[in-house]
Amino acid sequence: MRVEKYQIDDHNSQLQGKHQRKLDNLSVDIPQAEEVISKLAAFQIAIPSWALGTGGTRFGRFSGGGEPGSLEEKMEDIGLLHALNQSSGAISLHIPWDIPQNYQDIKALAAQHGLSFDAMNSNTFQDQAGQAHSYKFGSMQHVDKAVRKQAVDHNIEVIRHGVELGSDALTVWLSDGSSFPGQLNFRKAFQNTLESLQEVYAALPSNWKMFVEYKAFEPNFYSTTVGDWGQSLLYASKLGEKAYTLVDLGHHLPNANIEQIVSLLLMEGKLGGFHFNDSKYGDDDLTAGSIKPYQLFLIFNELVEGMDAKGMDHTTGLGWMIDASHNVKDPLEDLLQSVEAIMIAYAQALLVDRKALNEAQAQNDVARCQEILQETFRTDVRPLVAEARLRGGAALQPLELFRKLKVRENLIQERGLKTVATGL
Ligand code: AOS
Ligand code: ZN
Ligand code: ZN
Ligand code: ZN
Repeated sequence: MRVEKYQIDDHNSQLQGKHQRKLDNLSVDIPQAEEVISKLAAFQIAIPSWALGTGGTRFGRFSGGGEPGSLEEKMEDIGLLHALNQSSGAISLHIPWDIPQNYQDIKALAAQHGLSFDAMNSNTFQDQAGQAHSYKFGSMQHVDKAVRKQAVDHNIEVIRHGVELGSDALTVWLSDGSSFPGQLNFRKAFQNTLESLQEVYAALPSNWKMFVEYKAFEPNFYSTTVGDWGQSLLYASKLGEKAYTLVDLGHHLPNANIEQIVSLLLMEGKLGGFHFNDSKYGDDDLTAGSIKPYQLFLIFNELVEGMDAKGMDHTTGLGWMIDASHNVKDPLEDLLQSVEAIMIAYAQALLVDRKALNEAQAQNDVARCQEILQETFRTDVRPLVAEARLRGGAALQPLELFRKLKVRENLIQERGLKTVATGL
């Protein structure tokens, strides 16, 4: 299944008139519209290989059909997304779910779809068949050195796969922690984890980054050994300059001020990357921007402000990734919606009147500060995002075209109705 250029052109020419009218109206009040459009066009968000199939909960899973069964098919799906929006030009692999059989073939396929390889993800939260030691009581924190070594070796193997493919980052998310008080000596668990991470860090190529992802709870429900940004920052600081904190939006305790966390990590030069999603309760992994779009905007507002203050490139300065799971929606539709929501938040952040906000802050004009942010947040910037897509050869309305071309129906025909994608 491929989306052909003529199909995108047809779709765009039908929508062109209406789109142009909206863009013209909006641009009248936005002198920097051109600059914003080119920044949007450059911005790419990596798609995780595990988000292409229907997820599930511990209560069940309802297959959506036509899901990718191999790494090649996952790349094909991301190629489809990228053809539709030109903003999803990267894939984040998960080992062992996506072990490449032939690096050259996989690289050729990536090139064909215009994809690069984003951060590699290791897995020490599940036991794999034939594995010598169990991770039931943790991996890098484990009381048994042999288990820790197995986890370290696995991460080093993940780096090796990534090097072959041209990736330049390793994301380590550990499910390590404890479920009951007294189960764990916190200090020893931290020290074991640090030592294990140090061994992995020592195997990082010089141009690589290591992202230490934190999470407040689940699967352990009493303590998590990389439980919050403070702990992640502690590990990253002790590890060295190639280690950074990774923020997954769903990994905080309720009502955490994520935008402030982001701002301070960025200030310290320790913010490495993002897992975008949205949540109402916990690590819900819902579509980005579906529950708290204002929070997403406020996060991007801090990102743009902080990156500009440091002269960082918006596109390459941080690792941008989605980490989502889909129980009821078509995963590809959901991902198109997530990318769109991220682009909207980014566009709005670019439009914040920074100078006016600085002045209002200096004058303690609290009401004005709020007005400035909300003025931008309430501006419908979708024509700018659509224009960036149009110029890149993508679709003005990706989701609409996805449905019109019957992409899912075709994938079901090709791959079958009862499919199980490897992943969560
Ligand atoms: C787990 O909750 C984390 O969000 C991980 O980043 C991710 O979902 C996992 O590594 C997928 O394999
Ligand atoms: Zn994550
Ligand atoms: Zn998560
Ligand atoms: Zn999540």
